[in-house]
Amino acid sequence: MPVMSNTVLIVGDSANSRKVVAEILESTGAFHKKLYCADGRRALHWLRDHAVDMVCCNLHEQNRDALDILVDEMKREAEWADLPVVLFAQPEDRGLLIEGLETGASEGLLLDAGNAEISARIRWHLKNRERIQALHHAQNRLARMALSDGLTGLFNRAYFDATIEQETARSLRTKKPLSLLLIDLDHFKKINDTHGHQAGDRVLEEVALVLREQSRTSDTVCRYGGEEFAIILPETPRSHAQMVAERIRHKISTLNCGFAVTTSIGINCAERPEGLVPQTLIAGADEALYAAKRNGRDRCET
Ligand code: GH3
Ligand code: MG
Ligand code: MG
Ligand code: MG
Repeated sequence: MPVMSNTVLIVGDSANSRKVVAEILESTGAFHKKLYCADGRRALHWLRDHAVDMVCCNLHEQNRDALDILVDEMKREAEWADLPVVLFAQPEDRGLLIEGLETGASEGLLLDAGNAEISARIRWHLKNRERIQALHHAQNRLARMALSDGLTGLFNRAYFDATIEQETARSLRTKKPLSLLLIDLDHFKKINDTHGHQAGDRVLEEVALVLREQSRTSDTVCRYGGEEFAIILPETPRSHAQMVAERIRHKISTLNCGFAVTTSIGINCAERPEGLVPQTLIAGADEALYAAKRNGRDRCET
């Protein structure tokens, strides 16, 4: 279950107007933490830096511009679209509440509505937020699952395909080099045959760890196929890609699996990416990989 911070941001243009709202919210017992600010502009700043579950604004004619900022601007930002905004006003400013609701506020409450009603409504919005957060959480988990490999936790082939397209386009735009490593375990069939498929799986997991450790956060490490891996290295010249590949080859050859494991690595780099398409980058790395196999395995080729 995603955590709620149980924090409310109270917006009011005077200490008293904030206090009135704070006291009402106190009676709901719904919040652990209250933050305060004077206007919509400052509220947006607070929201950028703090986890907040609800915004409560005490409105009147003199600070009605808070409406435009809080409701209008906030709702345009995807990350705040689900954040409940509750407006409070004196009975004579009821029109502002209606205006606010029309603009996209979640709730409009008269300050004299009574604690029982206010509390019930506030709690409803918090529950609703919790439900929406849980949905987002589940959705993100599914999206991650669809793009990752079940055994190693690395990105899968589908993610590789999308990322290589994206990085190729970026490299064309920025004119920065783009490197690709294709990594294939040597005689892996024999490892399976000799030590069993489960031992083979453990090797794949160990190799995945090495690849993760040896790459940067800007690199994309994928399980390309059964015992093949790929690393996309943006803004990386050939010499650096060669260094990374050699480090990986060496680390894998010194893994302690109870038996020897080696890899062959094909390196390709688009140093000047004019006219680059993913297919040529991949084909080049594939050719280099075959050369590494041909030339005796446990080696890197460019
Ligand atoms: P080479 O050095 O030429 O690459 O030889 P190789 O034996 O590694 O190549 P080959 O493509 O003939 O065999 C790959 C083997 O990898 C065959 C397949 O059973 C095994 N393999 C593929 N996916 C998995 C997996 O998820 N787990 C395990 N344990 N083995 C796998
Ligand atoms: Mg093969
Ligand atoms: Mg192999
Ligand atoms: Mg293979």
